[in-house]
Formats: sequence, structure tokens, C-alpha cells
Amino acid sequence: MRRLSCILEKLAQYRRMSDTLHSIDLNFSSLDVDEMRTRSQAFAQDLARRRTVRDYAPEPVERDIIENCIRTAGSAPSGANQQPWHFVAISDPEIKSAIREAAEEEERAFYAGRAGEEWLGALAHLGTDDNKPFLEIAPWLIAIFAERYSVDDADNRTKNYYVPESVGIATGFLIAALHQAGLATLTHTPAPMSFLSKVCKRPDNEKPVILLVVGYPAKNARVPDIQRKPLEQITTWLEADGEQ
Ligand code: IYR
Repeated sequence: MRRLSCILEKLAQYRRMSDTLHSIDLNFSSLDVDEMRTRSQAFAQDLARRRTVRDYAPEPVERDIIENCIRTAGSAPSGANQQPWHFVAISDPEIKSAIREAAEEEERAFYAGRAGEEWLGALAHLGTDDNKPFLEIAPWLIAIFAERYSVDDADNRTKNYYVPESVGIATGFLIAALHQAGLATLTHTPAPMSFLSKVCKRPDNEKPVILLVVGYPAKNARVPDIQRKPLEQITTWLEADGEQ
């Protein structure tokens, strides 16, 4: 009974909080429909040109460009606006070498059979193997961590909501931002990835999810000849009769 009154009191408190919610003007700028059409088509075409690149040039990339792209990622929507992500941007050659060594060790076990025949079969057309030179050659590695829960200075834990979804959306923003900044990326997922927590010195509440490789493609870099599923295959329209 006491528990119930506690919950009710909390709910009343939350309602009072939302009554006094601090809001600001959205400041939305509308576009005319032709502009919308042009922009949406140009964006689709630009992002369709993005390809996952495994062959990098050693050329450096200025840090402020990476900063801007991480800012974009940090503007992604997230569950309860908890922003449960952390990005570790690495250009230090020693740390990149340590990551390559640890990742290749996992990948050797993966390609030697841990993956299983079905998984290796699904990957065969990409021509990947356990050799990951791009982890040292590319100028930046961005390790993306998911905050499973938050910890404050007094060591209190708060649950985070929709963490995989939120981090996935932020990663999408990051990949799109890097692409439009003129950089190539590779979403690399060595498994297991726990070595990344150690190398990046991240706390226990954070789980490594993706290692993004970032840089310029090598001259004459080649990519697998893959196709995107057509719109009709990836979309179902449920519209009122008479529309379209
Ligand atoms: N992590 C391995 C295997 C791999 C898995 C998937 I799913 C890919 O789309 C590509 C590779 C590797 O990086 O080689």
C-alpha cells in the first residue's frame, strides 16, 4: 500500500513537472514543394553514392572536420533525450596498432570457423578476411559506445531507454555527415569487441558497438559490385483511395 502511494506521489510530481515544462519556439522554416522535391532527390542521390570502403589512403584528416561530424551524430533523437552514446575518436598510431592487433586476433578465430558456415557464406561476396590493415592506415577510427545506463558523480545509476535504437540512429547521422564531408567510412564490427573498452579506457556502463573507420579512399580503391534493393521491395504504402 505504501509502495502504491509512493508511485502515485511520483506520478503527481511528474505531472507537475510537465505542467511547468519549459518550451521554446520550434523555429521551423517551410520549403515550397518544388524545393522539397529537388532537395530530397539530391540527398537521395548523394547518399546513394556512399559506399563502404576498406582500402584507405594514409592522408590525414583535420580534427575539426571529425568534430563537426560527431556534433551531427550528437544531434540525433534518443529515448527520453538521454543521448546514450559516447564517441572515442582515435588518430594516435600506437592506439590504432593496438586496436588492429586485438581486432585481427578476434577475426582470425572468426574466419577460422567461429562464425559458422552460414555466416561465412553470407560474407563471401564481400571478399573480407582477417587482415585489417585499414585499422592502421586510415587516419581516424571512431569507436562508438552505447551507455547501457548512466552513472552520476555520486555513483547513482539511471536506466537508459531505447539504447540500441538511439545509438543506431546517431551512427547513421555520423556516417551520413562523414560522407557529405567528403570522407569514406567502414562500419567495422570485430566480435567480441570488449577489447575496445580496454584500449579506449571506457567505463563498465558503456558497451562498444561499432568501430567506424574514417578517411580518404586509397587511389583506385575498389568496392564490391553490390546493388540496393529497389524502392518497391523495401516499401509498402497504405494510402486512402484516390491518393496518387
Ligand atoms: N567482422 C568481420 C566479419 C564481417 C561481418 C559482417 I555482418 C560484415 O558485413 C562484414 C564483415 C570483418 O570485419 O571482417
